[in-house]
Amino acid sequence: MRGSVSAKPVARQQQRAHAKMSAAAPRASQARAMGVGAASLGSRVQVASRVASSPSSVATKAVATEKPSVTLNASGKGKKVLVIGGDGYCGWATALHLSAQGYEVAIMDNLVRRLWDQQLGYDSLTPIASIQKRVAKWKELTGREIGLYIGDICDFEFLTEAWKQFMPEAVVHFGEQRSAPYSMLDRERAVFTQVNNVSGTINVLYAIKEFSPDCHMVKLGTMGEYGTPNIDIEEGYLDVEHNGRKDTLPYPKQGNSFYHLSKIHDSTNMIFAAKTWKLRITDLNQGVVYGVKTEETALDETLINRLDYDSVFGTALNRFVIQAAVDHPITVYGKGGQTRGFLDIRDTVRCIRLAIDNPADVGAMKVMNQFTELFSVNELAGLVKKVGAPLGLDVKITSVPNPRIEAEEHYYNAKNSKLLDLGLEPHYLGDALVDSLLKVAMEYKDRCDHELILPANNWGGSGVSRHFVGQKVASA
Ligand code: NAD
Ligand code: USQ
Repeated sequence: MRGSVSAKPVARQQQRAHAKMSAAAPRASQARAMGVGAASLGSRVQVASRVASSPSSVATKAVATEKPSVTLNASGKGKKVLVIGGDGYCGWATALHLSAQGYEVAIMDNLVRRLWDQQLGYDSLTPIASIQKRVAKWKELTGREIGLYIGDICDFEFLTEAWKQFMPEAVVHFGEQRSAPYSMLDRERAVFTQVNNVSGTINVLYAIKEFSPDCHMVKLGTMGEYGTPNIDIEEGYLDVEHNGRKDTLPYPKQGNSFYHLSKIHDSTNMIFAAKTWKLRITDLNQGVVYGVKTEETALDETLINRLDYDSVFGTALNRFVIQAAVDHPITVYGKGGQTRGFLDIRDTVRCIRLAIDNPADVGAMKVMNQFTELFSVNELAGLVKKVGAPLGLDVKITSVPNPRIEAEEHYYNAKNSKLLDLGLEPHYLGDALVDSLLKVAMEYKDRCDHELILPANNWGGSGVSRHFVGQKVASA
Protein backbone atom coordinates (compact mmCIF):
# COMPACT_ATOMS: atom_id res chain seq x y z
CA MET A 1 0.00 0.00 0.00
CA ARG A 2 2.15 2.84 -1.28
CA GLY A 3 2.03 6.02 0.74
CA SER A 4 0.20 4.33 3.59
CA VAL A 5 0.94 5.92 6.93
CA SER A 6 0.30 5.05 10.50
CA ALA A 7 -0.05 7.71 13.13
CA LYS A 8 1.47 5.68 15.96
CA PRO A 9 4.73 4.70 14.26
CA VAL A 10 4.97 8.26 13.03
CA ALA A 11 4.74 9.54 16.56
CA ARG A 12 7.38 7.09 17.71
CA GLN A 13 9.59 7.87 14.75
CA GLN A 14 9.25 11.57 15.52
CA GLN A 15 10.01 10.92 19.13
CA ARG A 16 13.22 9.07 18.30
CA ALA A 17 14.32 11.78 15.90
CA HIS A 18 13.54 14.41 18.44
CA ALA A 19 15.25 12.65 21.28
CA LYS A 20 18.39 13.06 19.20
CA MET A 21 17.60 16.57 18.10
CA SER A 22 16.70 17.72 21.58
CA ALA A 23 20.32 17.19 22.59
CA ALA A 24 20.99 20.36 20.60
CA ALA A 25 18.46 22.29 22.64
CA PRO A 26 20.73 23.10 25.58
CA ARG A 27 23.11 24.87 23.23
CA ALA A 28 20.34 26.89 21.66
CA SER A 29 18.98 27.60 25.10
CA GLN A 30 22.32 28.70 26.51
CA ALA A 31 22.86 31.05 23.62
CA ARG A 32 19.40 32.46 24.06
CA ALA A 33 19.77 32.67 27.81
CA MET A 34 22.16 35.57 27.23
CA GLY A 35 18.97 37.56 26.87
CA VAL A 36 17.39 40.24 24.76
CA GLY A 37 19.90 42.77 23.50
CA ALA A 38 19.26 46.05 25.29
CA ALA A 39 20.29 47.98 22.19
CA SER A 40 17.28 46.62 20.34
CA LEU A 41 14.69 47.73 22.88
CA GLY A 42 12.35 50.52 21.88
CA SER A 43 13.55 50.67 18.31
CA ARG A 44 11.84 50.33 14.96
CA VAL A 45 13.37 47.94 12.49
CA GLN A 46 12.86 48.50 8.80
CA VAL A 47 13.84 46.23 5.95
CA ALA A 48 13.10 46.30 2.27
CA SER A 49 10.74 43.57 1.15
CA ARG A 50 11.73 41.16 -1.58
CA VAL A 51 11.83 42.25 -5.18
CA ALA A 52 8.90 41.20 -7.30
CA SER A 53 9.54 38.11 -9.39
CA SER A 54 6.21 37.95 -11.20
CA PRO A 55 5.71 41.11 -13.26
CA SER A 56 2.12 40.17 -14.12
CA SER A 57 1.01 40.20 -10.50
CA VAL A 58 -0.53 43.41 -9.24
CA ALA A 59 -0.19 41.99 -5.74
CA THR A 60 3.51 41.41 -6.04
CA LYS A 61 4.11 44.96 -7.13
CA ALA A 62 2.11 46.27 -4.24
CA VAL A 63 4.04 44.11 -1.82
CA ALA A 64 7.37 45.04 -3.34
CA THR A 65 6.86 48.76 -2.91
CA GLU A 66 6.03 48.43 0.79
CA LYS A 67 8.71 48.89 3.44
CA PRO A 68 7.65 46.56 6.23
CA SER A 69 8.69 47.60 9.69
CA VAL A 70 8.16 46.32 13.17
CA THR A 71 8.06 48.01 16.52
CA LEU A 72 10.37 46.52 19.13
CA ASN A 73 9.78 47.39 22.76
CA ALA A 74 10.37 46.08 26.24
CA SER A 75 6.83 45.92 27.58
CA GLY A 76 7.17 42.17 28.23
CA LYS A 77 10.03 42.97 30.65
CA GLY A 78 11.91 39.81 29.71
CA LYS A 79 9.17 37.53 31.11
CA LYS A 80 9.99 34.00 30.03
CA VAL A 81 7.30 32.55 27.79
CA LEU A 82 7.40 29.07 26.31
CA VAL A 83 5.38 28.80 23.09
CA ILE A 84 4.45 25.17 22.49
CA GLY A 85 3.50 24.65 18.84
CA GLY A 86 5.54 27.73 17.94
CA ASP A 87 6.28 26.48 14.41
CA GLY A 88 2.56 26.45 13.54
CA TYR A 89 0.20 29.06 12.12
CA CYS A 90 -0.87 30.76 15.36
CA GLY A 91 2.26 29.83 17.31
CA TRP A 92 4.81 31.29 14.91
CA ALA A 93 3.02 34.64 14.67
CA THR A 94 2.64 34.70 18.46
CA ALA A 95 6.28 33.83 19.18
CA LEU A 96 7.48 36.72 17.01
CA HIS A 97 4.97 39.15 18.47
CA LEU A 98 5.95 38.31 22.04
CA SER A 99 9.64 38.56 21.17
CA ALA A 100 9.05 41.98 19.57
CA GLN A 101 7.24 43.05 22.74
CA GLY A 102 10.22 42.22 24.93
CA TYR A 103 9.26 38.82 26.36
CA GLU A 104 11.99 36.18 26.46
CA VAL A 105 10.58 33.55 24.13
CA ALA A 106 11.39 29.91 23.48
CA ILE A 107 9.57 27.73 20.96
CA MET A 108 8.85 24.06 21.60
CA ASP A 109 7.59 22.04 18.64
CA ASN A 110 8.15 18.55 17.25
CA LEU A 111 7.52 19.79 13.67
CA VAL A 112 4.98 17.02 13.22
CA ARG A 113 2.63 19.31 11.35
CA ARG A 114 5.16 19.62 8.52
CA LEU A 115 5.33 15.81 8.45
CA TRP A 116 1.54 15.43 8.16
CA ASP A 117 1.58 17.79 5.19
CA GLN A 118 4.25 15.66 3.54
CA GLN A 119 2.36 12.45 4.21
CA LEU A 120 -0.86 13.80 2.71
CA GLY A 121 0.83 15.60 -0.18
CA TYR A 122 -0.18 19.02 1.12
CA ASP A 123 1.79 22.23 1.38
CA SER A 124 1.25 25.75 2.60
CA LEU A 125 0.35 28.15 -0.23
CA THR A 126 3.07 30.42 1.09
CA PRO A 127 6.60 29.00 1.07
CA ILE A 128 7.56 28.55 4.71
CA ALA A 129 11.19 28.40 5.78
CA SER A 130 12.50 25.86 8.29
CA ILE A 131 12.08 26.85 11.91
CA GLN A 132 15.85 27.17 12.26
CA LYS A 133 16.03 29.61 9.33
CA ARG A 134 13.03 31.50 10.68
CA VAL A 135 14.53 32.19 14.11
CA ALA A 136 17.96 32.96 12.63
CA LYS A 137 16.39 35.55 10.28
CA TRP A 138 14.44 37.09 13.17
CA LYS A 139 17.65 37.47 15.15
CA GLU A 140 19.48 38.92 12.15
CA LEU A 141 16.74 41.53 11.62
CA THR A 142 15.95 42.44 15.22
CA GLY A 143 18.82 41.23 17.40
CA ARG A 144 16.34 39.22 19.42
CA GLU A 145 16.88 35.54 20.15
CA ILE A 146 14.18 32.91 20.28
CA GLY A 147 15.11 29.62 21.95
CA LEU A 148 14.29 26.35 20.20
CA TYR A 149 13.34 23.06 21.76
CA ILE A 150 12.55 20.51 19.06
CA GLY A 151 10.63 17.62 20.56
CA ASP A 152 7.32 16.05 21.46
CA ILE A 153 5.46 17.17 24.57
CA CYS A 154 4.02 13.66 24.83
CA ASP A 155 7.60 12.59 25.63
CA PHE A 156 7.75 13.65 29.27
CA GLU A 157 11.50 13.11 29.52
CA PHE A 158 12.10 15.59 26.71
CA LEU A 159 9.55 18.02 28.14
CA THR A 160 11.12 17.84 31.60
CA GLU A 161 14.64 18.43 30.34
CA ALA A 162 13.65 21.41 28.24
CA TRP A 163 11.36 22.80 30.94
CA LYS A 164 14.06 22.77 33.61
CA GLN A 165 16.44 24.57 31.29
CA PHE A 166 14.06 27.32 30.33
CA MET A 167 11.88 27.53 33.48
CA PRO A 168 9.02 29.48 31.86
CA GLU A 169 6.95 32.00 33.80
CA ALA A 170 4.14 31.53 31.30
CA VAL A 171 3.47 28.80 28.76
CA VAL A 172 1.27 29.24 25.71
CA HIS A 173 0.07 25.85 24.51
CA PHE A 174 -0.76 25.68 20.78
CA GLY A 175 0.89 22.26 20.27
CA GLU A 176 -1.94 19.99 19.23
CA GLN A 177 -3.38 18.24 16.19
CA ARG A 178 -5.88 20.94 15.30
CA SER A 179 -7.79 19.77 12.26
CA ALA A 180 -11.34 18.43 12.65
CA PRO A 181 -11.24 16.71 9.21
CA TYR A 182 -7.87 15.08 10.04
CA SER A 183 -9.35 13.64 13.22
CA MET A 184 -12.24 12.20 11.17
CA LEU A 185 -10.08 10.58 8.44
CA ASP A 186 -9.97 7.20 10.15
CA ARG A 187 -9.78 5.42 13.51
CA GLU A 188 -6.02 5.79 13.76
CA ARG A 189 -6.12 9.53 13.34
CA ALA A 190 -9.05 9.88 15.71
CA VAL A 191 -7.11 8.00 18.38
CA PHE A 192 -3.89 9.83 17.56
CA THR A 193 -5.59 13.21 17.81
CA GLN A 194 -7.00 12.50 21.25
CA VAL A 195 -3.83 10.84 22.59
CA ASN A 196 -1.57 13.58 21.24
CA ASN A 197 -3.76 16.42 22.48
CA VAL A 198 -4.98 15.08 25.80
CA SER A 199 -1.77 13.44 26.96
CA GLY A 200 0.38 16.35 25.77
CA THR A 201 -1.74 18.74 27.81
CA ILE A 202 -1.61 16.50 30.90
CA ASN A 203 2.19 16.39 30.57
CA VAL A 204 2.33 20.19 30.50
CA LEU A 205 0.12 20.32 33.60
CA TYR A 206 2.48 17.94 35.39
CA ALA A 207 5.54 19.95 34.30
CA ILE A 208 3.98 23.08 35.79
CA LYS A 209 3.00 21.33 39.00
CA GLU A 210 6.40 19.70 39.50
CA PHE A 211 8.78 22.42 38.39
CA SER A 212 7.12 25.85 38.39
CA PRO A 213 3.71 25.87 40.09
CA ASP A 214 3.32 29.62 39.64
CA CYS A 215 3.75 29.39 35.85
CA HIS A 216 0.61 30.61 34.09
CA MET A 217 -0.70 28.26 31.43
CA VAL A 218 -2.47 29.87 28.48
CA LYS A 219 -4.10 27.03 26.58
CA LEU A 220 -5.74 27.25 23.17
CA GLY A 221 -9.21 25.78 23.28
CA THR A 222 -11.83 26.33 20.63
CA MET A 223 -15.28 27.85 20.21
CA GLY A 224 -16.28 24.52 18.69
CA GLU A 225 -16.26 23.01 22.19
CA TYR A 226 -19.67 24.63 22.72
CA GLY A 227 -21.19 23.31 19.50
CA THR A 228 -24.24 25.20 18.23
CA PRO A 229 -26.72 25.24 21.15
CA ASN A 230 -30.11 26.91 20.82
CA ILE A 231 -29.23 29.28 23.70
CA ASP A 232 -26.61 32.01 24.09
CA ILE A 233 -23.02 30.84 24.56
CA GLU A 234 -21.35 32.24 27.67
CA GLU A 235 -17.61 32.48 28.36
CA GLY A 236 -16.88 29.09 29.86
CA TYR A 237 -19.43 28.89 32.62
CA LEU A 238 -23.23 28.95 32.93
CA ASP A 239 -25.38 30.04 35.87
CA VAL A 240 -27.90 27.25 36.35
CA GLU A 241 -31.01 27.06 38.49
CA HIS A 242 -32.33 23.51 38.90
CA ASN A 243 -35.04 22.25 41.26
CA GLY A 244 -34.81 25.46 43.25
CA ARG A 245 -31.01 25.40 43.69
CA LYS A 246 -28.39 27.52 41.90
CA ASP A 247 -24.82 26.85 40.78
CA THR A 248 -22.28 28.10 38.25
CA LEU A 249 -21.17 25.15 36.11
CA PRO A 250 -18.90 24.60 33.11
CA TYR A 251 -20.91 25.49 30.00
CA PRO A 252 -22.28 22.29 28.35
CA LYS A 253 -19.93 21.02 25.65
CA GLN A 254 -20.98 19.44 22.35
CA GLY A 255 -17.96 18.82 20.15
CA ASN A 256 -18.56 18.05 16.51
CA SER A 257 -15.44 15.98 15.69
CA PHE A 258 -12.91 13.87 17.58
CA TYR A 259 -10.63 16.93 17.40
CA HIS A 260 -13.17 19.26 19.01
CA LEU A 261 -13.87 16.58 21.61
CA SER A 262 -10.15 16.42 22.46
CA LYS A 263 -10.34 20.10 23.40
CA ILE A 264 -13.31 19.41 25.66
CA HIS A 265 -11.35 16.68 27.44
CA ASP A 266 -8.43 19.12 27.82
CA SER A 267 -10.73 21.72 29.38
CA THR A 268 -12.12 19.23 31.88
CA ASN A 269 -8.62 18.09 32.82
CA MET A 270 -7.43 21.66 33.23
CA ILE A 271 -10.34 22.64 35.49
CA PHE A 272 -9.47 19.65 37.65
CA ALA A 273 -5.71 20.42 37.72
CA ALA A 274 -6.26 24.11 38.50
CA LYS A 275 -8.50 23.19 41.42
CA THR A 276 -6.49 20.26 42.74
CA TRP A 277 -2.98 21.67 42.44
CA LYS A 278 -3.83 25.37 42.76
CA LEU A 279 -2.50 26.27 39.31
CA ARG A 280 -3.04 29.37 37.16
CA ILE A 281 -4.73 28.35 33.90
CA THR A 282 -6.48 30.32 31.16
CA ASP A 283 -8.44 28.46 28.49
CA LEU A 284 -8.89 30.56 25.35
CA ASN A 285 -11.80 29.32 23.28
CA GLN A 286 -10.66 30.63 19.95
CA GLY A 287 -12.81 30.97 16.83
CA VAL A 288 -11.62 30.33 13.28
CA VAL A 289 -8.50 32.38 12.52
CA TYR A 290 -7.98 34.10 9.15
CA GLY A 291 -5.23 36.14 7.54
CA VAL A 292 -1.53 35.53 7.10
CA LYS A 293 0.43 38.69 7.82
CA THR A 294 1.24 40.19 11.17
CA GLU A 295 3.55 43.14 11.64
CA GLU A 296 6.36 40.74 12.52
CA THR A 297 5.89 38.00 9.90
CA ALA A 298 5.62 40.62 7.14
CA LEU A 299 9.14 41.84 7.87
CA ASP A 300 10.84 39.40 5.51
CA GLU A 301 9.79 36.49 3.30
CA THR A 302 11.81 34.07 5.45
CA LEU A 303 9.41 34.90 8.28
CA ILE A 304 6.29 34.30 6.20
CA ASN A 305 3.53 32.34 7.95
CA ARG A 306 1.83 29.24 6.61
CA LEU A 307 -1.44 29.57 4.68
CA ASP A 308 -3.33 26.31 4.29
CA TYR A 309 -5.87 25.76 1.54
CA ASP A 310 -6.30 21.98 1.41
CA SER A 311 -9.55 20.47 2.61
CA VAL A 312 -8.05 18.99 5.77
CA PHE A 313 -6.00 21.84 7.26
CA GLY A 314 -7.38 24.84 5.35
CA THR A 315 -10.04 26.84 7.21
CA ALA A 316 -13.07 28.66 5.86
CA LEU A 317 -12.09 32.24 4.96
CA ASN A 318 -8.45 31.46 4.11
CA ARG A 319 -9.64 28.70 1.79
CA PHE A 320 -12.28 30.91 0.17
CA VAL A 321 -9.77 33.65 -0.61
CA ILE A 322 -7.33 31.20 -2.16
CA GLN A 323 -10.10 29.51 -4.13
CA ALA A 324 -11.07 32.93 -5.52
CA ALA A 325 -7.46 33.72 -6.44
CA VAL A 326 -6.97 30.45 -8.34
CA ASP A 327 -10.34 30.62 -10.11
CA HIS A 328 -11.88 27.69 -8.23
CA PRO A 329 -15.52 28.07 -7.13
CA ILE A 330 -15.83 28.85 -3.43
CA THR A 331 -16.77 25.63 -1.64
CA VAL A 332 -19.73 26.36 0.64
CA TYR A 333 -20.55 23.12 2.46
CA GLY A 334 -24.28 22.39 2.26
CA LYS A 335 -26.61 25.33 2.89
CA GLY A 336 -23.87 27.62 4.20
CA GLY A 337 -25.84 28.89 7.18
CA GLN A 338 -23.18 27.51 9.53
CA THR A 339 -22.20 30.43 11.77
CA ARG A 340 -18.92 30.63 13.67
CA GLY A 341 -16.76 33.12 15.55
CA PHE A 342 -13.81 34.46 13.52
CA LEU A 343 -10.76 36.61 14.19
CA ASP A 344 -7.79 38.10 12.36
CA ILE A 345 -4.42 36.50 13.15
CA ARG A 346 -3.22 39.96 14.21
CA ASP A 347 -5.82 39.76 16.97
CA THR A 348 -4.82 36.22 17.93
CA VAL A 349 -1.34 37.42 18.88
CA ARG A 350 -2.71 40.38 20.83
CA CYS A 351 -5.22 38.21 22.69
CA ILE A 352 -2.41 35.90 23.78
CA ARG A 353 -0.41 38.84 25.07
CA LEU A 354 -3.44 40.14 26.99
CA ALA A 355 -3.98 36.69 28.47
CA ILE A 356 -0.34 36.45 29.58
CA ASP A 357 -0.41 39.93 31.09
CA ASN A 358 -3.60 39.20 33.05
CA PRO A 359 -2.97 35.80 34.64
CA ALA A 360 -5.75 33.63 35.94
CA ASP A 361 -6.24 33.47 39.70
CA VAL A 362 -4.82 30.44 41.42
CA GLY A 363 -7.18 27.46 41.65
CA ALA A 364 -9.97 28.33 39.17
CA MET A 365 -9.60 28.05 35.43
CA LYS A 366 -10.36 31.29 33.61
CA VAL A 367 -12.13 30.95 30.25
CA MET A 368 -12.26 33.65 27.58
CA ASN A 369 -13.93 33.39 24.18
CA GLN A 370 -11.37 34.55 21.62
CA PHE A 371 -13.13 35.80 18.51
CA THR A 372 -14.14 39.23 17.31
CA GLU A 373 -17.08 38.66 14.91
CA LEU A 374 -19.66 36.09 13.92
CA PHE A 375 -20.15 35.16 10.27
CA SER A 376 -22.02 32.51 8.37
CA VAL A 377 -20.16 30.64 5.67
CA ASN A 378 -22.45 32.23 3.05
CA GLU A 379 -21.60 35.73 4.33
CA LEU A 380 -17.87 35.05 4.00
CA ALA A 381 -18.26 33.66 0.49
CA GLY A 382 -20.28 36.73 -0.52
CA LEU A 383 -17.66 39.08 0.90
CA VAL A 384 -14.84 37.40 -1.02
CA LYS A 385 -16.88 37.54 -4.24
CA LYS A 386 -17.57 41.26 -3.75
CA VAL A 387 -13.95 42.20 -2.97
CA GLY A 388 -12.58 40.01 -5.76
CA ALA A 389 -14.50 41.84 -8.50
CA PRO A 390 -12.41 45.06 -8.52
CA LEU A 391 -9.28 42.89 -8.68
CA GLY A 392 -10.57 41.37 -11.90
CA LEU A 393 -11.63 38.07 -10.32
CA ASP A 394 -14.89 36.51 -11.49
CA VAL A 395 -15.58 34.67 -8.24
CA LYS A 396 -18.10 31.83 -8.33
CA ILE A 397 -19.73 30.28 -5.30
CA THR A 398 -20.86 26.66 -5.27
CA SER A 399 -22.58 24.47 -2.71
CA VAL A 400 -20.82 21.14 -2.31
CA PRO A 401 -22.30 18.22 -0.35
CA ASN A 402 -21.38 18.80 3.28
CA PRO A 403 -18.70 16.31 4.35
CA ARG A 404 -19.51 17.09 8.00
CA ILE A 405 -22.46 16.19 10.18
CA GLU A 406 -23.39 19.65 11.45
CA ALA A 407 -26.35 22.03 11.62
CA GLU A 408 -26.43 24.14 8.46
CA GLU A 409 -29.03 26.61 9.77
CA HIS A 410 -29.06 27.34 13.47
CA TYR A 411 -29.23 29.92 16.26
CA TYR A 412 -25.81 31.26 17.26
CA ASN A 413 -25.06 33.99 19.75
CA ALA A 414 -21.74 33.77 21.59
CA LYS A 415 -20.35 36.24 24.15
CA ASN A 416 -16.84 37.62 23.75
CA SER A 417 -16.55 40.56 26.15
CA LYS A 418 -13.69 39.44 28.41
CA LEU A 419 -10.82 40.11 26.02
CA LEU A 420 -12.44 43.38 24.91
CA ASP A 421 -12.63 44.39 28.59
CA LEU A 422 -8.90 43.70 28.87
CA GLY A 423 -8.28 46.19 26.05
CA LEU A 424 -8.43 44.22 22.81
CA GLU A 425 -8.97 46.58 19.86
CA PRO A 426 -10.15 44.23 17.10
CA HIS A 427 -9.24 44.32 13.45
CA TYR A 428 -12.74 43.80 12.10
CA LEU A 429 -13.07 41.94 8.85
CA GLY A 430 -13.57 44.36 6.02
CA ASP A 431 -12.84 44.81 2.36
CA ALA A 432 -9.25 45.94 3.06
CA LEU A 433 -8.23 42.73 4.80
CA VAL A 434 -9.90 40.51 2.21
CA ASP A 435 -8.25 42.57 -0.50
CA SER A 436 -4.78 42.18 1.02
CA LEU A 437 -5.30 38.46 1.63
CA LEU A 438 -6.47 38.03 -1.95
CA LYS A 439 -3.29 39.73 -3.13
CA VAL A 440 -1.11 37.37 -1.13
CA ALA A 441 -3.08 34.43 -2.55
CA MET A 442 -2.66 35.80 -6.09
CA GLU A 443 1.06 36.23 -5.54
CA TYR A 444 1.52 32.56 -4.66
CA LYS A 445 -1.30 31.06 -6.72
CA ASP A 446 1.06 28.98 -8.86
CA ARG A 447 1.82 26.91 -5.77
CA CYS A 448 -1.81 25.81 -5.45
CA ASP A 449 -2.74 22.22 -6.36
CA HIS A 450 -6.44 22.43 -7.32
CA GLU A 451 -6.94 18.75 -6.60
CA LEU A 452 -6.47 19.33 -2.89
CA ILE A 453 -9.40 21.74 -2.60
CA LEU A 454 -12.50 19.54 -2.62
CA PRO A 455 -13.29 17.63 0.60
CA ALA A 456 -11.05 14.56 1.01
CA ASN A 457 -13.24 12.76 3.51
CA ASN A 458 -16.57 12.87 5.25
CA TRP A 459 -17.59 12.35 8.85
CA GLY A 460 -19.91 9.45 8.04
CA GLY A 461 -17.20 7.73 5.98
CA SER A 462 -14.59 7.70 8.73
CA GLY A 463 -13.63 4.04 8.97
CA VAL A 464 -11.18 1.74 10.62
CA SER A 465 -8.49 2.26 8.02
CA ARG A 466 -8.12 4.48 5.03
CA HIS A 467 -5.92 3.82 2.06
CA PHE A 468 -3.73 6.50 0.63
CA VAL A 469 -3.19 6.35 -3.08
CA GLY A 470 -0.16 8.27 -4.16
CA GLN A 471 -0.21 11.51 -2.28
CA LYS A 472 -3.94 12.13 -2.36
CA VAL A 473 -6.39 11.05 0.28
CA ALA A 474 -8.85 8.72 -1.42
CA SER A 475 -12.50 9.43 -0.75
CA ALA A 476 -14.40 6.55 0.78
P1 NAD B 1 -0.83 24.30 13.48
O1 NAD B 1 -1.07 22.89 13.10
O2 NAD B 1 -0.42 25.27 12.44
O3 NAD B 1 0.27 24.36 14.66
C1 NAD B 1 0.32 23.43 15.70
C2 NAD B 1 1.78 23.15 16.01
O4 NAD B 1 1.87 22.24 17.10
C3 NAD B 1 2.50 22.49 14.83
O5 NAD B 1 3.67 23.22 14.50
C4 NAD B 1 2.82 21.09 15.33
O6 NAD B 1 4.04 20.59 14.80
C5 NAD B 1 2.87 21.28 16.84
N1 NAD B 1 2.54 20.08 17.61
C6 NAD B 1 1.47 19.27 17.49
N2 NAD B 1 1.54 18.27 18.36
C7 NAD B 1 2.69 18.44 19.07
C8 NAD B 1 3.32 17.72 20.11
N3 NAD B 1 2.79 16.58 20.60
N4 NAD B 1 4.50 18.18 20.62
C9 NAD B 1 5.04 19.31 20.13
N5 NAD B 1 4.49 20.04 19.13
C10 NAD B 1 3.32 19.60 18.61
O7 NAD B 1 -2.15 24.79 14.24
P2 NAD B 1 -2.66 26.29 14.50
O8 NAD B 1 -3.66 26.62 13.45
O9 NAD B 1 -1.52 27.19 14.73
O10 NAD B 1 -3.45 26.08 15.86
C11 NAD B 1 -2.75 26.24 17.09
C12 NAD B 1 -3.70 25.97 18.25
O11 NAD B 1 -4.78 26.88 18.20
C13 NAD B 1 -4.30 24.58 18.22
O12 NAD B 1 -4.37 24.07 19.54
C14 NAD B 1 -5.69 24.79 17.68
O13 NAD B 1 -6.57 23.83 18.18
C15 NAD B 1 -6.01 26.18 18.19
N6 NAD B 1 -6.96 26.89 17.31
C16 NAD B 1 -6.65 27.15 16.01
C17 NAD B 1 -7.56 27.83 15.20
C18 NAD B 1 -7.30 28.13 13.75
O14 NAD B 1 -8.20 28.65 13.08
N7 NAD B 1 -6.11 27.87 13.22
C19 NAD B 1 -8.78 28.23 15.75
C20 NAD B 1 -9.08 27.95 17.09
C21 NAD B 1 -8.14 27.27 17.87
N1 USQ C 1 -16.67 25.18 5.63
C1 USQ C 1 -17.24 25.35 4.39
N2 USQ C 1 -16.43 25.24 3.30
C2 USQ C 1 -15.09 24.98 3.39
C3 USQ C 1 -14.53 24.83 4.66
C4 USQ C 1 -15.33 24.93 5.77
O1 USQ C 1 -18.44 25.59 4.26
O2 USQ C 1 -14.44 24.89 2.34
C5 USQ C 1 -17.51 25.30 6.84
C6 USQ C 1 -17.51 24.04 7.70
O3 USQ C 1 -18.48 23.12 7.27
C7 USQ C 1 -17.78 24.62 9.08
C8 USQ C 1 -17.18 26.02 9.02
O4 USQ C 1 -16.96 26.32 7.65
O5 USQ C 1 -19.15 24.75 9.28
C9 USQ C 1 -15.85 26.13 9.74
O6 USQ C 1 -14.97 25.15 9.24
P1 USQ C 1 -13.38 25.36 9.29
O7 USQ C 1 -12.73 24.25 8.55
O8 USQ C 1 -13.04 26.75 8.91
O9 USQ C 1 -13.12 25.29 10.87
P2 USQ C 1 -13.15 24.08 11.88
O10 USQ C 1 -13.14 22.76 11.24
O11 USQ C 1 -14.21 24.34 12.89
O12 USQ C 1 -11.73 24.22 12.59
C10 USQ C 1 -10.96 25.43 12.61
C11 USQ C 1 -9.57 25.07 13.06
C12 USQ C 1 -9.62 24.48 14.48
C13 USQ C 1 -10.35 25.45 15.38
C14 USQ C 1 -11.73 25.83 14.85
C15 USQ C 1 -12.36 26.98 15.62
O13 USQ C 1 -8.98 24.12 12.17
O14 USQ C 1 -8.31 24.25 14.94
O15 USQ C 1 -10.50 24.86 16.65
O16 USQ C 1 -11.55 26.35 13.50
S1 USQ C 1 -14.09 26.73 15.83
O17 USQ C 1 -14.69 26.50 14.52
O18 USQ C 1 -14.59 27.92 16.48
O19 USQ C 1 -14.25 25.54 16.66
